Amino acid sequence: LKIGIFDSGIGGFTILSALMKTREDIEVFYLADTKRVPYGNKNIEQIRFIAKDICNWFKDKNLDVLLIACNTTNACALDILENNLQIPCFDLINSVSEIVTKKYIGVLATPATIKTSYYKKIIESKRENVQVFQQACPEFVPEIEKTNLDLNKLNYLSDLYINPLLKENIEEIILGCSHYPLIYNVLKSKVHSNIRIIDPSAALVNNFNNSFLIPKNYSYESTSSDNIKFFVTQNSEDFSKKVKYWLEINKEIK
Ligand code: DGN
Repeated sequence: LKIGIFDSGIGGFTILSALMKTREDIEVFYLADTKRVPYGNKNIEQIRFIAKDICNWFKDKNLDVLLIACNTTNACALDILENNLQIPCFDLINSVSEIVTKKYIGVLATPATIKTSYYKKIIESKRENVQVFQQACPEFVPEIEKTNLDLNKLNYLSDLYINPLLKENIEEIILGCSHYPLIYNVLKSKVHSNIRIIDPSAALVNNFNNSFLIPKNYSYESTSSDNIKFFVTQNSEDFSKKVKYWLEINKEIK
């Protein structure tokens, strides 16, 4: 199966890792739009333009499936991705909205995602008696994209963004930007253990695996890094360092 994954940068690594652990019958084209990262502070028209561009980039790759590893594009331009590529697209927001269980739910995401209220609309339309509280986190992605993480800054920002949600007595927090699970431990340390922090990538990969079934009686190990190709729109040396740091994969980047 040929699978496309894209994000503005390293956020899609959280989806890629979850995918690689579950099957090995795949070939992945991972596109990081490093030239235009971060997406989250752009306006909706800019993000919709970028989505068209991403579709054009993938056109000659003969993909079977697209995994939308970027919530910001998911929230602002899902229709563009689905209509342009004409292949099955699996997205984070619809996938995770099926697995939330509590009444008071918090969402951390980029300003662009929060502005659409897509998470809030989808979750509140699927279940009764549920209330979604949203918090935009404009500074997270630029910090997480740094080659040397500044833990003090990440701790400070985590308090800043999570405290308003804690005041609402939320019971679950959705990490509504694919970069955030990369700092899961920092975020987890800010909340009581009975608050569930949800990384949507598992729900997305599950949905994909349920639609593209792994043949029965076949025991899969995990995907070899030979089957993953990384592409960037600028500065590949920096990106290969990040691939090595986060995924422990040594690769030349095209
Ligand atoms: N990782 C992306 C997301 O899930 O929204 C976008 C990050 C960004 O570019 N701000």
